[in-house]
Amino acid sequence: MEKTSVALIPGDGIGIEVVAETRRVLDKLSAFSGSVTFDYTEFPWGCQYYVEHGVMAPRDFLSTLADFETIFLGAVGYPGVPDHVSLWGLLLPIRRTFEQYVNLRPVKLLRGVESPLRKYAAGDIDFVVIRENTEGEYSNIGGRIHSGLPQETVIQNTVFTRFGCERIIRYAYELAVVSSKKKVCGATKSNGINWTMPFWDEIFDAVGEAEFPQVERQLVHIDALSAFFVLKPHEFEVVVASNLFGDILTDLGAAIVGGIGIAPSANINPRRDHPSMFEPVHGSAPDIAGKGIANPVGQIWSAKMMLDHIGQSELGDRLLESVEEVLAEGIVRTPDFGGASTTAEVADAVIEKLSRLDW
Ligand code: GGG
Repeated sequence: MEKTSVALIPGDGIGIEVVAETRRVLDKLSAFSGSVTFDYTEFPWGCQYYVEHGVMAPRDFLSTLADFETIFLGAVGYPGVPDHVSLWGLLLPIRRTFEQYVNLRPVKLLRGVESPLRKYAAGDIDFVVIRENTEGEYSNIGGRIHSGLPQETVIQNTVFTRFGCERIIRYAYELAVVSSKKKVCGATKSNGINWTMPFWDEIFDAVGEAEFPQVERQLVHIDALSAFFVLKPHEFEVVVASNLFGDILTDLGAAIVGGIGIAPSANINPRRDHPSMFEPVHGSAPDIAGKGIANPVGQIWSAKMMLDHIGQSELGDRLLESVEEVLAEGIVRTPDFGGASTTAEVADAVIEKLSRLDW
């Protein structure tokens, strides 16, 4: 049986609840299948750790994580710790140090989920957003001078490297080819942002023309693209975007397929020379934390992406199909989906579906 080492970082708020329930689901899946086991090591890092130690994680946390095959993260951020402190102290260093330069975020309408765009049925919306994950607008190059004076000034630079743009754009085209998709859409804003975005567009066209002439390509300004996600989401197959654009677009993507509670993501190092990390798109949701009612589907779907990454995509498909079965029945659902079920009840229902499969 294949054994995969997993660094578990539940993090903050509902992250703690959804990771615990997803771990239970994964352990059952492992027992049913007999083909994979997970060797977990849990780390208590996050905002509570910050309150106690003044840092989000121990100084050597990146070298600790480096030895794991995968990282499974819940959520980061909690009132009392500034959001930029919590993100820059834990999540962003992991993405950068381990060169998880691809943030893969599927936007798919599952069975049993009603889109707020009412003409759409399950499967009608099915595309993936590839977000650049290590540079772009999420750059810590900048500074603040003259604090407290009338001339106080802050500068945050956006960083687009040829290396970084080429590799993420190439990944998007490659994904289109291997998944038999016909077109790739690039998110831009090269009318208003006159250095980085024309550079991005140039690379998008050059890589497409030279290496993937068979793939249809189109650059769309981010403002229009946001509208098209609502007006004609069925037309998208693969969307590639810079760090901030991809982050914003995927909250909208999550909203059109049922909500942020079910949206998964994978932070991937395609070279596999460092661990990849799997986490839901949602944050720590302090308003419902501790109540046991968080939707675990985003975290469970992220586990499916982890299974895909470790070469267990058949198990991953079975896991997502079981989630879809539960959603399609419409009986066990958390309050964000109009139900009254708890996080644990949803996990139990998924486990029950898995137990009925032919193993
Ligand atoms: N589930 C991960 C998490 O807590 N995300 C919150 C967040 O704001 N992340 C920012 C980002 O993905 O850039």
